[in-house]
Amino acid sequence: MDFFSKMKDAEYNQFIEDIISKKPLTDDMIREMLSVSDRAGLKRMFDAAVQVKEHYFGKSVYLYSFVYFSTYCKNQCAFCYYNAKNKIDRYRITPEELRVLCGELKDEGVHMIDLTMGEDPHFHNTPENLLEFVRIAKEVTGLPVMVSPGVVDNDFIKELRKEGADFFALYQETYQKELYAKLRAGQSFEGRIDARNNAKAAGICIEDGILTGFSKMKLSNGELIQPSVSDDIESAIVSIRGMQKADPDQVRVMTFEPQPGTPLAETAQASDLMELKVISVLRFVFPDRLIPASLDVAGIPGMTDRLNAGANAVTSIISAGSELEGVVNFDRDVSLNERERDAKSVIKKLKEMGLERGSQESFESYLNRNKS
Ligand code: SAM
Ligand code: MD0
Ligand code: SF4
Repeated sequence: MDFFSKMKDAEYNQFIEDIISKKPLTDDMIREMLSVSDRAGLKRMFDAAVQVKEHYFGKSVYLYSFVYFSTYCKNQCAFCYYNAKNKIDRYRITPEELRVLCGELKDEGVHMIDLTMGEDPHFHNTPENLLEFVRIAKEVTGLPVMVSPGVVDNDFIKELRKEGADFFALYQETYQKELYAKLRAGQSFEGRIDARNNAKAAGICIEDGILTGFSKMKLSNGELIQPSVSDDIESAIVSIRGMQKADPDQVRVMTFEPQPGTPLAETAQASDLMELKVISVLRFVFPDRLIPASLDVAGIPGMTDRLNAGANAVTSIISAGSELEGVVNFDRDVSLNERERDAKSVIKKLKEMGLERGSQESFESYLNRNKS
């Protein structure tokens, strides 16, 4: 509970030094950190994470533009709004629409374009359709491109690499197999890990991620997903260890947000506190890696908390007025011209926080260093 508050100043400074020199944490240490609940202890934990981040990245923050280009999906993830069974309006943009959009994005100040989709058969069954999107995004913006296509086979991954895809995002959500089976019902646990490893082997940077905030969540059949907060902590430990195996270039955690129309719709929303603590622990376990603050979970106010807990990238940036969606859309009920999740608003806030937009050059050299 008092992992940080009980430390003398010298011990606290030594802890930070140890982390910077990549001394590993034990499971017990992580468990204690995730149990911290006193104000002073939390402040010390977040401050330590910021010091570690600044050692490796200074005040630089990287910005990713989010292009959710198809919301069609064949899967039925229990947590996701775009799950195939949900009766919602869906869209798939055309190559021409992507071209126009990328033309608008290229001078906004983002470092990378994240092309994300549901597992839409239009792209899954015809890889060329996705390759064309990567080609357009790279050609029009001249920026690195992340793809978030879901699970694709190794040949497809090699094609993505040839086309110049820089980053492959695929979140395991959890490394607890039983929990995975409830969340990503009917989807292979190993197959998801393999796809990520294949991307790494092909020389593409990879991102992994986990969800938190499932304690007391009920499935529609009444089954409890994780009965208590301590389950959430144990789950995070297993998942952090799972993510370490593939040496990811970027790691994330997001708070589960109940979505209308899904099996987990009727459950109470967890606070963001566990996510913030996991962000700090991720910074301690992956000191020199990119860790995003997603605007999708809690917008710009939430971004501030996440950067102050150790994150150093801002994701899910969407141009002002754009009709595209996020994956959770904390601002789903807000009119398009009122949602403040554009690059300009982000950069303004960074300045107020004493942070800055990192240079494109430093971002690309990080990517090149990490591509095998
Ligand atoms: N369809 C692809 C896939 O699933 O890999 C690409 C989309 S992926 C980027 C969507 C991610 O958003 C999920 O992996 C999950 O981590 C996150 N997500 C989806 N629904 C969520 C929710 N209700 N609350 C929090 N995170 C969510
Ligand atoms: C985000 N909504 O960054 C996006 C998404 C996909 N690579 C990223 C989860 O929050
Ligand atoms: Fe489809 Fe991805 Fe949502 Fe799962 S998380 S339902 S695969 S869009």
